[in-house]
Amino acid sequence: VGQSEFQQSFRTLAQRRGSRLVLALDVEDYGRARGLAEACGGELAALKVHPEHALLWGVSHAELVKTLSGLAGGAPVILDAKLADIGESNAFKARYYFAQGYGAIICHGFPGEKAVKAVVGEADARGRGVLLLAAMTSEGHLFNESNADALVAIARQAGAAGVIAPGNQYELLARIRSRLGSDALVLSPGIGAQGGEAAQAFRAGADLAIVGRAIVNAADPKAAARELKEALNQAAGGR
Ligand code: NUP
Repeated sequence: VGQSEFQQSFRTLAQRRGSRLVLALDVEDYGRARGLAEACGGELAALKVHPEHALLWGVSHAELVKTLSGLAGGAPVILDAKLADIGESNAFKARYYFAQGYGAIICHGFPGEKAVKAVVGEADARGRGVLLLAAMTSEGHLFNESNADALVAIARQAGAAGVIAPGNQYELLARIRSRLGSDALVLSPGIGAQGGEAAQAFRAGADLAIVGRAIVNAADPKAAARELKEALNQAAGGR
């Protein structure tokens, strides 16, 4: 029940913000990250950071979430933790990160259903979300149709709010979406710098796009974010 409530509230929030764009704040300088959150915030559904950003930027996780979300007009911050541990360890990491204010956490499914359920349990207790990596965008990855199917089954059985699926591999993305059903959230990185196209990724079943370099390295990040936001809204059509 917890994760379906998160699905609903995340969709409603994205709708209210008028955006299907998640900005990956992949910059090494905290001042730059803050500038990007502030400039692009109005164009975004959410922000995404890695756990290492707190170390790199020299701020606590709690401070990072509060500051960046505040600058971006209250956008939730998704943590790209890629948790891949046994249930007990996954649970303590998730508990810690959720307590810092992260709205959702990304985890791997290959440690198995029980390990994912441990993260979902922590998320459900706090109204937060879990997104499972069904496949990756990286060149030469070891995901294929058969293990992506197994990972989608784990996402469903563990009750995750949704998955991360590659926005640069349309057939695999479409397969993941069809096996996952329409309620679950599908967030797709890989658009822009990794060769994916928004229209094709959304046709294949993405709900939201996770984009870093195409925005953060643009001469005018705010304009790039706005253009992309509009392209994504158009690609999503009435969905
Ligand atoms: O399969 C994945 N591919 C991927 O690029 C899973 C991810 N979480 N990501 C992340 O999305 C990656 O770590 C980066 O933060 C972002 C994509 O950035 P860019 O290629 O748009 O710059």
